[in-house]
Amino acid sequence: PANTSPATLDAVVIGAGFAGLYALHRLREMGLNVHGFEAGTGVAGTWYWNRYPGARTDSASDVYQYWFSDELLKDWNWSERFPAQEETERYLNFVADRLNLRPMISFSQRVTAAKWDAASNVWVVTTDKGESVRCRYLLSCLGPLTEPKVPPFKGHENFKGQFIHTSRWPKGGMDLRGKRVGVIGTGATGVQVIQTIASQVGELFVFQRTPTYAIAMRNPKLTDADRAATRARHKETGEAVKHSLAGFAFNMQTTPWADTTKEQRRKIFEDLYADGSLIMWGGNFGEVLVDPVANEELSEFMREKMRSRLTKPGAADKLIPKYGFGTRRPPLDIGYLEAFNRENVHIVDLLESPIERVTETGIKTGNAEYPLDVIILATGFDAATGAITAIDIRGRDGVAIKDLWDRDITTAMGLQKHGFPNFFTSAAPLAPAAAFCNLPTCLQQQVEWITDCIGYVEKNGKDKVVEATQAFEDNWVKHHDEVTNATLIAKVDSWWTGANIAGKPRRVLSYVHVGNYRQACEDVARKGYEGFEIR
Ligand code: NA7
Repeated sequence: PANTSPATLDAVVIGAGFAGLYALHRLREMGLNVHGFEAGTGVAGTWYWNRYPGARTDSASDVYQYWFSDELLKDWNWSERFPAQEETERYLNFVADRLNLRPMISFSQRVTAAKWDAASNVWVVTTDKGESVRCRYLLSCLGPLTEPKVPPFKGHENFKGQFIHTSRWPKGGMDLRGKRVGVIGTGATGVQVIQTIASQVGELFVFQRTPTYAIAMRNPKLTDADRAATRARHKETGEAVKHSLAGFAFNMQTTPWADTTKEQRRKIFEDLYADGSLIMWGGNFGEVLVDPVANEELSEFMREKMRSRLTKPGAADKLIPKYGFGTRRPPLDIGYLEAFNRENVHIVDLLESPIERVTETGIKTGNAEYPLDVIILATGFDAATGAITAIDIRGRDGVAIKDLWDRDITTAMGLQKHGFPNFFTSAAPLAPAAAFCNLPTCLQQQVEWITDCIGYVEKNGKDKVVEATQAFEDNWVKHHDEVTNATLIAKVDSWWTGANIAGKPRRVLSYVHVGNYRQACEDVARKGYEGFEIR
């Protein structure tokens, strides 16, 4: 019956976003008895939770979708190149309805624990509603940016106004008109909030620690002709994303940096910049991600672009980053920098004087006090691991995944963890889906690999149990470190390296190169899931 979860299942899927919906669909198609749990009241994952003002994807809509169904493709019309939260949420609801996935999902139920019962080869999954189900396969479809990071600012519980993390924005919205608003954080989320509310609020105080690069987004409304052209290119686009650096329909420059002159490169930078998309990052020269000299040339180009948009005296000194472009996630923006030219927008430089505490009436830094009605935390997430470790997941011998990851963050291709049989992860560390990917591309690839693997185990396993070997995992970690530590990203603090969370072991969380990763996954599968022990 609808919305009740049976006592014993073939599989449980945690999360009903891009990955979870597809996993439910695939496993049901395979004839398995599968059920989903979702903490929210509706589907859409990231696009359910992140309804703060200005939330939208930095991935173009022609690659921000499912690839497996011509029907879905035919019947959905994106209105913009970069759709807003509301539209993407609507798209995922459309998919859930078309595929009739809703009856398979228990909403408003947060999975709190999962324990491997080795005697019967099942996972025992419990939720915050006290429900307990047994299943043979457990899939984490929790997304990489799910567990909010709320810094422990002293005194915040005494604040008399509203104090809210961007990923917990109320469904009905919030009236910010005329208010004194503080935004802490200037990552991709902060950029979108700030540029959107600047003209609505009374006074806006932006509490900035690290400045961010901003690429001016080009976001035209789409016409029927645009959509027809996208559909005509669909197969080709689908192939391109598979072999790309970062899951987009573009790839890095093929001409080596050294074979170009500075003038030629400048022309290429201008062309990439004019596209107004992440092609500036993922379609640039590969050298800029590994060579500091190449990176500095591109960084200077970007700084110049930013400088030309800032008119308020002193703003450029504070807002233009010194670190290398692309070593932290460069957001796309729509008038972010111009917002700082407004009279009512003030930049508070936390590098000069950090936040001391939150008072009853606002924020106190080392050298000033800012009275506020609303404090918005755009402070990010405990990425890739946080949502998984928030669940008490215990594998063989009662070992908790949190205890392992508190010491060292390792996985087998981000798909499994040794010691956790029949537990599969998407968007986990050491795969591109942890960060360096247009997420729908990577999540679908991972869900396809996982469900194919389950199909293989169902056919070939005696006990139908699969677990990555320690040796395979160790090899992958070594390879991952070799590839990612060669990049400039590894040297910079950001959520990409886990540096945003106190005490989190440092490692580049995401594998670099979607195409190479896919190839490696396919090789493993072709060799009968080599490196994965099937019992
Ligand atoms: P990010 O990119 O992690 O940005 C968080 C921002 O919050 C960043 O500017 C941080 O400064 C700032 N921050 C975090 N903690 C503090 C404290 N304690 N004090 C002051 N400032 C702080 O998260 P987003 O949500 O913007 O973006 C996440 C991803 O979502 C994004 O990369 C896209 O892939 C989509 P810091 O850099 O730590 O100095």
